[in-house]
Amino acid sequence: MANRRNFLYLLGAGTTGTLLGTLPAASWAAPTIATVTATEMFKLPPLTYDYNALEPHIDAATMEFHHDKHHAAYVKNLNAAVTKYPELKTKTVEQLLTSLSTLPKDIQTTVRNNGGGHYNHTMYWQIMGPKGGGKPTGEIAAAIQKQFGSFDTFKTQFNEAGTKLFGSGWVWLVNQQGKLKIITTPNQDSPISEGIYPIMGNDVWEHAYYLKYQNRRPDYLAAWWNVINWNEVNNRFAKSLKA
Ligand code: MN3
Repeated sequence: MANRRNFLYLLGAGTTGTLLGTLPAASWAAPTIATVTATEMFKLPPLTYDYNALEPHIDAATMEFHHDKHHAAYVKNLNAAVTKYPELKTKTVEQLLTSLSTLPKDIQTTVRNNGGGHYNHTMYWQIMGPKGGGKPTGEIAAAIQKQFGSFDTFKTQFNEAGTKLFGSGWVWLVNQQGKLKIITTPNQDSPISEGIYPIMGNDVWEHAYYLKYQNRRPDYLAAWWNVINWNEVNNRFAKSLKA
């Protein structure tokens, strides 16, 4: 339900910050957006479903802020960084993230944070969808069964890792040299920068769940499985086997 309580503002990092009171929606802390003066290399991919398509598990207001403000800011900041270096204009975000140490020193951190933000969120929107959820299908179902014993065990371990991650970051199912593993990364660090292919990942930054779940990150982690697009997870699993 959209009301002023949904715009309670949390000051401080971590899952146990101090609740200070209500502020108007305009104070919602979106990342700073840099000014882009040249042609934009990277574009915000449109959502392929409505903001309210993942209700009741992820609310429309969260989807709108998350996609239109947060993801958009990562794209704008990434464009502002690479526009200074014409030689980078032909690179994909994957190429940038897998060669961070070779980039000009003054943009390495910006590309790591904002390129990571762009890549991670692009995946996030795609592995979710309306009429999602249920048990895994296809090849990934068998691979999860083989590695973790059961889907329920995998889900429990994934949610535990996401709950324990201090501060902002991501929890991932990755393919690391042919083996499925659950890992976490801080901030917007992407596993692909470490040569590890992310099959699926959940965003545990507070902006991903705070409007609906406030401090209850475990409730968000549990609800998220109801919106998983297993077809897309299978597509990514197939890509991970070729990567
Ligand atoms: Mn996010």
